[in-house]
Amino acid sequence: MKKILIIGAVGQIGSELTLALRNIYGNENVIASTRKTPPSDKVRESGPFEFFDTTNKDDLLKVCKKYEIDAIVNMAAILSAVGEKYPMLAWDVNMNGLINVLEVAVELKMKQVLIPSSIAVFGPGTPLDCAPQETVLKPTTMYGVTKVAGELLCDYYVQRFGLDIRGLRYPGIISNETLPGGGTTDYAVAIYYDAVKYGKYTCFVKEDTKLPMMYMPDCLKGTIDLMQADFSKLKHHSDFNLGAMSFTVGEMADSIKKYIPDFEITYEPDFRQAIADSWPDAVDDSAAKEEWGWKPSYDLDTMTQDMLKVIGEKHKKGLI
Ligand code: VAH
Repeated sequence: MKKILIIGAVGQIGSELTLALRNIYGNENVIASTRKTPPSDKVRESGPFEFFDTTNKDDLLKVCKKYEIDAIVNMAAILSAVGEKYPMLAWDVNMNGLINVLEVAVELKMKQVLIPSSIAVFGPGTPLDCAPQETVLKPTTMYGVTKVAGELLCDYYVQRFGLDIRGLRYPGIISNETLPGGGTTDYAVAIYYDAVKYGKYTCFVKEDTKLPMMYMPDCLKGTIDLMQADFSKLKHHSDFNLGAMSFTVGEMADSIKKYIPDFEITYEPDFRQAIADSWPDAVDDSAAKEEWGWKPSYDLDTMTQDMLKVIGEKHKKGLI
């Protein structure tokens, strides 16, 4: 891979993945892009940036030819909560955007495509204590439907066109650079910001809601490790389960109280509770461990300590 295009480079994962890939491949070799939201200063000032809409294939093709792109990372997506408000928008962005990426990658004979999936592929019929790598995939959200369809489409393009496609079923991702937007797991980020700013948080899911979660440094490590894995050794392609830790909201609150003893949490479940309840508590990621050596580093307490430190420093500087 010499010239990587990141689509969705202003999102929670895309913004940090852009900087991580620029550190590895060189600033000028990682082209960041999004539809219209302005990028962060760090992304804008560190390398090339383009505005275009992935649902417009001609615009995508033009950018890929302009920079001689040979790999695409497509992080553009409408997530679970917003996807339930606007299901056809989620289908358009998540599926028509994906089809354009795959078609352009075949047309330009690209070396690699990375397409994220999610634990949102799981639903009723999936063993909810620990979702196996191979299991029933009957999601109850449009976002989940697009992720199952996306995994199937990617595997078709691997076997039909010989495209090198890789993908991960991300758990909830927790970070302190770019706020997430429109997801069900967003509470796991907001709880830290509100704990630092207000000493309290009102959570939109119940205390005993337990989901697979991951700290951003592990998310970046897993994504880049998979991008750099030997494709010939992979038995799976676009659908690797990726696990790190699982915890309830109550356990998160207890972890925060170790550093902010007076922290208070209340619970006001909304429509996102049903989405969270349809997802598994944990995932079996033995395929990722066996096929490309996946190994997470962070647990709940080491993540909490780092999150509160970084967010606390931002708060002191008046940045949040
Ligand atoms: C969401 N953060 O909540 C995303 C994610 C695991 C869920 O895909 O929709």
